[in-house]
Amino acid sequence: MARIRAFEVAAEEASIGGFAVLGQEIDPRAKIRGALHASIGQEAVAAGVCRHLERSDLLTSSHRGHGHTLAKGADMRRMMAELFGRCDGTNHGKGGSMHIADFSVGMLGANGIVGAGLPIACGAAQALKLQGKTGIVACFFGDGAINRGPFLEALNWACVYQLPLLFVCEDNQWSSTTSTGAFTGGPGVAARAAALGVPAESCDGNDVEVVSATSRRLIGEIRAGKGPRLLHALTSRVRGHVSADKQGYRDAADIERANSADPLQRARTSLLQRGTQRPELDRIDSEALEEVNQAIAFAEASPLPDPLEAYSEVQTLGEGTWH
Ligand SMILES: Cc1ncc(C[n+]2csc(CCOP(=O)(O)OP(=O)(O)O)c2C)c(N)n1
Repeated sequence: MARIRAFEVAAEEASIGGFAVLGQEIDPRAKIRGALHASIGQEAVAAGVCRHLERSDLLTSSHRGHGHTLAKGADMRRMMAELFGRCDGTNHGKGGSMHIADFSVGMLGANGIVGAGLPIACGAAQALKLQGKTGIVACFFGDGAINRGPFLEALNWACVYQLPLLFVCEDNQWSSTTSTGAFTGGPGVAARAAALGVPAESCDGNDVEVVSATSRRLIGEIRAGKGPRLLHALTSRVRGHVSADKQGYRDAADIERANSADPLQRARTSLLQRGTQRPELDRIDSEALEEVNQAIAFAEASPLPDPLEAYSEVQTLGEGTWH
């Protein structure tokens, strides 16, 4: 959690001025260009689930995917270089924050299309099953995605084929600038999952120990061949939807609630109460900061890609039309 937090705080700073809204110009000094969605306040979900994944397990993510990618084991230096759009990035600078992937650690990709990771996760889980492999897939998505068609299709498919798949709904109660409750019918994600034959469990997504214990159990059931499961993790988005978002649509009290539910602070308090020494916790934080500083130095030293490389290693869509 400390590594995710430090990474995203630094990435946010490097992206100031790099995302133009409402006719603004991009600031040429911005190191990171384009939209950056921070998961600050939600780190316990990524950390609590991914500690139970093996490197050979697979993962799909949403547009808010830095935490999932780090927790799955991606190299932080190459991740930062990716956000900076540089050659040494995990995707040679072509993915950026929102389409980062690292197949070497089973991270199949963040995704700019809400809900699009769910059917991809099904495909990956089906492939594991067909190939007789023992791994599982974890599929992270936001509460907004449950109101899109792919949610229904993916859960139904996963149930029918009893796929080794953990769906993880990170419920921060916001879908961009809209309160998700304002456009969600019925009792919510866990009931929808149960109706589609996927056993679901809700938990406090800001308590990393609760997330860890719940996902350990659900992942154990999946690995035992009992089929898909859904974890509904209630959490809080501390920052705006995207880096430049000033959150004019959100009550100050709601932001304050999100801040005071900080999962890192809660973990620190809990560990101190149980006897962990303060210097030990401070050391974790300072090591994370040091790692991030090294990642920034690595990203800055990496060259920008050659424009001639723009069309290499991307999907071929046929003759000419791209150009
Ligand atoms: C299919 C689709 N519709 C709309 C958007 C615009 N959009 C981007 S993120 C977002 C909100 C997503 O909310 P949620 O799934 O809860 O994830 P969160 O941002 O809260 O992590 C929307 C509507 C999109 N990217 N894709």
